[in-house]
Amino acid sequence: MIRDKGLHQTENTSHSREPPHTGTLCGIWAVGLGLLIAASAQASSSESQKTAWTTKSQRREWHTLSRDDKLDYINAEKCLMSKPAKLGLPAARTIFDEFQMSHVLNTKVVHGVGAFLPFHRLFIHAHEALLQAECNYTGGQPYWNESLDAGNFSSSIILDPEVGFGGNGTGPLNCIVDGPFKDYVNPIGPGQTFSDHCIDRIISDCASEMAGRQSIDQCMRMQNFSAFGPCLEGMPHVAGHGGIGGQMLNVFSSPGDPIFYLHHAYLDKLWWDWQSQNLTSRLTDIAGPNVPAPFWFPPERNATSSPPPFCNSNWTLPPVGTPNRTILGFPVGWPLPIPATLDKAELLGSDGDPGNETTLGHVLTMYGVVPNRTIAEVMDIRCGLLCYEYI
Ligand SMILES: [Cu+2]
Repeated sequence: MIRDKGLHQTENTSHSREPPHTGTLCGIWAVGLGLLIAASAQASSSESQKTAWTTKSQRREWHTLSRDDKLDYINAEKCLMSKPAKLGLPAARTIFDEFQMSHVLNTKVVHGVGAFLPFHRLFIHAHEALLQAECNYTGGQPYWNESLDAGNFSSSIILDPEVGFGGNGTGPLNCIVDGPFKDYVNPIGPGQTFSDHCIDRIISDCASEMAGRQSIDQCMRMQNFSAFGPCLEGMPHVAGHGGIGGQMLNVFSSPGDPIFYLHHAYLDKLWWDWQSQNLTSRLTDIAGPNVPAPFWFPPERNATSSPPPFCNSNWTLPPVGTPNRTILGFPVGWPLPIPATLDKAELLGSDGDPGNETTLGHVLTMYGVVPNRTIAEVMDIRCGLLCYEYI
């Protein structure tokens, strides 16, 4: 049931890699979660030190994949969409849905916070691992180099109706009407609501302009994670979500569009590129609050968002300290100064941090999709817990 990293490594320890919480999330999950997190976090710290990888996943740019490679990936994703759910998470019918539900349950503690990039790194790793373990996919998780399509998402080859993800939404519900995923009935979303619906998109070339080199270069110049993290989340991240629109623009339910995984693999690559500029310090550089600023989650986030209302090719991150910083209507950055008090009731599980400052010991809660991990375990992609490279 827990299928994390089974394919790609051999273990020289005898302990079970099955965490104790498999399949127990239904019904009593909220009560038992704290215990479960503690148990699996304990197991994971010794595990990751004692593994020997046999294969490193190669994560390649979608634009460079052959037709067959693209079809292999698409078919593997469709396979995840056809496999029955196993974890007892609310509303999820398939493994694909379980990913989306895990994200919905995490949303308020993994956006606008220090754990944003670490959580999404583990989330994309989980997606790659399950494509491989459940669906015999032999490639790595591809990524979408969005800078190639900045300002022109509507013409991207990623929207190809045959060897891509299908095009823009149409009609009153903005449903996609072509491509391999046009018939998928998604039971989760918009936001935290549950209803059967199509995969919807409202592509905005305007919003996608911010995916260009200007915003990326601006982030890459940042000297520490406390500046880099909000920059990447505020600009390249928002550009991809806003540029595709519809479900992708919903901070809770965006993994209902399979493009999500190529978007976040790309963001993960950008984070690794930044880390690689100075591994000595950046393999351990983490910062940020554990609870987002209140303005991150207004009630309207439960509805599928409209396209951003304005266009501006001269993107600049509002200065640190600006109250309620936004870009394209999206909140940007972290509350400063970080509040000394926090509302633990907002947190869905124990995060392992004693206060509101994100640390390497912070636990990333996966709701059973893969075992919970600490941020420390996902800081390096070079075959500790994670084993992949971007090419
Ligand atoms: Cu997210």
